[in-house]
Amino acid sequence: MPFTATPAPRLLPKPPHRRHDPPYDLDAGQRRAPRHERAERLDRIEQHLHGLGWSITDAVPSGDAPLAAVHDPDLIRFLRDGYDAWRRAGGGEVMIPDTHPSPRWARGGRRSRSPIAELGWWCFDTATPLVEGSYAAARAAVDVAVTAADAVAAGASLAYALVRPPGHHAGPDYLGGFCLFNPAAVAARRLSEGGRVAILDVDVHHGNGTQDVFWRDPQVAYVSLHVDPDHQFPFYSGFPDEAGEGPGRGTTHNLPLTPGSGDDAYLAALEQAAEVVDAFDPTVLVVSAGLDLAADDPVGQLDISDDGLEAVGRTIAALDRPTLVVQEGGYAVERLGEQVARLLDGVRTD
Ligand code: OKP
Ligand code: ZN
Repeated sequence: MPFTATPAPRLLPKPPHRRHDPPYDLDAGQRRAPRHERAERLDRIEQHLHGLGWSITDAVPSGDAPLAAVHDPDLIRFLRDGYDAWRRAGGGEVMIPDTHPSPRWARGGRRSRSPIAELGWWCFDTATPLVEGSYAAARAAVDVAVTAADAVAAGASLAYALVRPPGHHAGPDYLGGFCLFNPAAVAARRLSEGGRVAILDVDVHHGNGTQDVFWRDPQVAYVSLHVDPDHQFPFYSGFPDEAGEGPGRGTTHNLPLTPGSGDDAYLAALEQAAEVVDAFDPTVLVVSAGLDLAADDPVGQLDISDDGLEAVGRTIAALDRPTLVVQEGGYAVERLGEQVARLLDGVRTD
């Protein structure tokens, strides 16, 4: 393998996450452009952490098995092939569903051969468009999460998976809420081969997808703080009476908060969540880190200050478990790097 000591000019490949950057979505029926969940988010975080001297490593391809341990093979196949089928059928650049089968229809389990109808089967909202590179981007995010999970499994006390699109709204057999695959869930399922895993989800939204993945799994606890779903997406999930089922009964914990909670109320609830995590006694902690809990976020409603973010990090550190932090939401794009850094500063103990 030839190499030179001085960097030679080279063409950098487009980072895979940039291949999923739809020009618009539909938010409450209105066209939103640019989207909240856009490529600039990740680039800004990376630049900021790079400037602070964080060492950044590339992901290793994770193969099919970790993904298949979380998501239905038909969903994986749809995300791989569905967009191309849509284009071949004459569809345009941006694929957004317009027909969802109602669970109240007779013969509700019937699939369709029409590509747009198929998207309505798998995707539960209108804010998660697919474009040509969406599958490649979602797949790359899973590779990043698995690479970071393996670093923790190999003995690292802290790893951070810088991913987009986010994942916690994507379930075993559905996508939506800006999420295609669920990198944090893939990482947690993989880490659970080595013992119990607790997922602490601090994104302002309830992670319905992650909850559903581990609904019946006694090895993985899901603990979420989020705005009361009566007031916030995903609206139909995240209430305190959702606790898991079968062998997973009692390992799901939802702690909804009032909009506008602020630091004091939030940190008190986080203390409760931390006690639940500690009582589960996990071998590893996975944090679904949505920075949309921050005060400047255009979507979130929890109003947590920058000092509050660092305090959240310190509470996580006090749990004293090997920790994998996975990026979820966070849409104050110009502030996102700083917000992530404050959270991670609280988590790191070295
Ligand atoms: C993703 B993550 C409200 C529409 C909300 C989707 C929000 C997805 C958030 N009118 N659209 O949890 O940060
Ligand atoms: Zn969110």
